[in-house]
Amino acid sequence: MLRLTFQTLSLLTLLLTSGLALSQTSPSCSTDRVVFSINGVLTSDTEAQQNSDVLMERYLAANPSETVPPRFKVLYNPSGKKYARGAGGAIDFIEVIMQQTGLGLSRAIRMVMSLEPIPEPLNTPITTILSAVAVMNGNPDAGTLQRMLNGVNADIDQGSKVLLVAHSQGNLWANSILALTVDQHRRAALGQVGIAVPDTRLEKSSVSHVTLTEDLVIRAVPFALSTTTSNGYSLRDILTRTMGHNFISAYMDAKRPAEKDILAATKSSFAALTPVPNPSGQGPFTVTLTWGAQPDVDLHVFEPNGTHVYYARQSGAAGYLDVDDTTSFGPEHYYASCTRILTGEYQVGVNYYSGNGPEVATVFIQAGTASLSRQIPLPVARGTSGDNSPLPVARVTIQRNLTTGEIEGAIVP
Ligand SMILES: [Ca+2]
Repeated sequence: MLRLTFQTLSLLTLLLTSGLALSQTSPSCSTDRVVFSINGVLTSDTEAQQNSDVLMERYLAANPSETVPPRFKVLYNPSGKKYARGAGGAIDFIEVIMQQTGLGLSRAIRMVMSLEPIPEPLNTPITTILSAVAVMNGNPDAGTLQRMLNGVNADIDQGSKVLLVAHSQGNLWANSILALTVDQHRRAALGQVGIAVPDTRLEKSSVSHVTLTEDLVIRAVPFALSTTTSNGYSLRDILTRTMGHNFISAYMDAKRPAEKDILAATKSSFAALTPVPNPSGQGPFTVTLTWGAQPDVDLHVFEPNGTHVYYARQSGAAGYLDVDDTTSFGPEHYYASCTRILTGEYQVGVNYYSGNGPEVATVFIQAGTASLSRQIPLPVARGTSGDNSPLPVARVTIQRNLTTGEIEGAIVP
């Protein structure tokens, strides 16, 4: 309550003292932390939000001295949603097994708990269901995965460290997100905490994971990661916590070891992460090049000390080119570094490297609070002969305001 009151007062003070200036805040190089919760199978969107809310409440309570706590968000895993009814997924999971096998409730539970051997012909359908639920969308559907990646990358590219706290099948999505994050800068900013992991692996070797010895759902998955923590549950405890698997009632049981382990892993995992060196949008100086369907247009930046940054020299003295797209559309970015940016004049250009007809380059420049968007007609591809004389887009002068320390930019087309 004290924290909320303090933050509310601070915000109010900020609003009163800065007024309209809030909407014109100049770009900065500040960074922060984001925790994305990814739910397991058979979870409604309401439950997924509750999982994130509980994680946030417990984290804030456990770390009252953090002046800038992480932001908590949800990446909703919709797989199995049709079975979820808001009462906790594992009961529905048992019902699916009962429907598929004709078993009564008590025998279905006993077999899933390995208290009773599963006879053929039931063994195959039960293990098939267990495996199917665990790896359902083991290749998560591309649309949902892309949506998740976009959300994660948006925060990473703005300079945040991002931690995926995944429960149960949500770890398969987290693994896919990590596997698809091949950019080394983004990868260094991205981590994972695995909870109840129904998989043999985690994508990063340094990932923390917590799985209850009493989690009967994970125990029934033959290829799951080993268990790490006991909450000391009785059989009655286990059954009332939807087989020891539910995120809130089993794993976030207040004052039990699993909750402490999860909160500690969430806090400590950020220490191993490094934000991207040149956040876009809020970095000091960023150039973005896009174009059409022709294969290859290249971004060129000449830095104040003469360093020519382009596809053949992607690291400059003051910044870097993130990628050389050679198949169409872009984007290619030049990001000036928050710490190494040079004052002086930068020359921005483009070269139409390869293609079979006229093309148009769109270049967006953001420097301090100044910005410019230009379209540059590209009549004919010039190959390497254009590398040293790219078509000029703009001259950008970077200065540092000696009163505020902020970067200021002036852009001349
Ligand atoms: Ca290119």
